[in-house]
Amino acid sequence: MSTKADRIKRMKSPEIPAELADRLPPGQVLTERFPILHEGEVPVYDIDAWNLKIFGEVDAERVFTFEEIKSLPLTRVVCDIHCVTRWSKFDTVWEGVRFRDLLELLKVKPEAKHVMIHADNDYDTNVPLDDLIRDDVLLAYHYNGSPLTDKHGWPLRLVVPHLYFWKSAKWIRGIEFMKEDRPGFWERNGFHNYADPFKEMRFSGEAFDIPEDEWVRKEFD
Ligand SMILES: Nc1nc2c(c(=O)[nH]1)N[C@H]1C(S)=C(S)[C@@H](COP(=O)(O)O)O[C@H]1N2
Ligand SMILES: [Mo]
Repeated sequence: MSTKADRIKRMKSPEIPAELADRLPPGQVLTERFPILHEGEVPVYDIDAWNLKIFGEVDAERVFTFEEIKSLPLTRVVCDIHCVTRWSKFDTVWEGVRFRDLLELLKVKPEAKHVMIHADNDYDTNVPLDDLIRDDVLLAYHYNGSPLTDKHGWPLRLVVPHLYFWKSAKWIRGIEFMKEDRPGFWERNGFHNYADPFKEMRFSGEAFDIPEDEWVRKEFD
């Protein structure tokens, strides 16, 4: 028998050791799965035509090909990730280019304080620039030592471990530097502008009724 209540009970991990419990934000459930969550279709790319555009508050716009991205220094990050639909996954392994390393190649104007990450299909999300220059923020193209799978964001996704995972846009195509903040897709639709999982910054207004086991029914690998 598998009622909804049973499933929720199984998902809870009451006997996780204390040092791991500290890493689990409030209201989250630990999973070994890697759920697949996004709006719209998985984009299909001709990698030779793919590019990443840098624009906004920069002295000169830049366009990077995937080859150019891959020629930049590679950084490996092991981090925990936390989705607002209540799953967390520990010790995920990513490789790619540190956002900060890319920044060094750009002439970003001092007035730029906020960043809009533009992604396919019709997805965007805003992150303060200060949050993107941390050691563990990556433009990732490898997960667990292999190229990202299509569904997890191939060829390039953002990974911002310290914010809810909707900020970690898959299929990124543009990085826009901005003077003023502006909300992205989920931020315009009732989710929190900043999204710190340890402070449970899930919503901007009233809480939405997201079933606790919603993610369990989604695709995963
Ligand atoms: N382009 C794009 N990126 C996206 C999304 C999306 O709908 N489109 N969904 C976000 C959400 S809500 C989550 S939880 C994560 C899920 O990443 P995963 O499918 O690799 O687990 O991707 C984020 N990045
Ligand atoms: Mo999410």
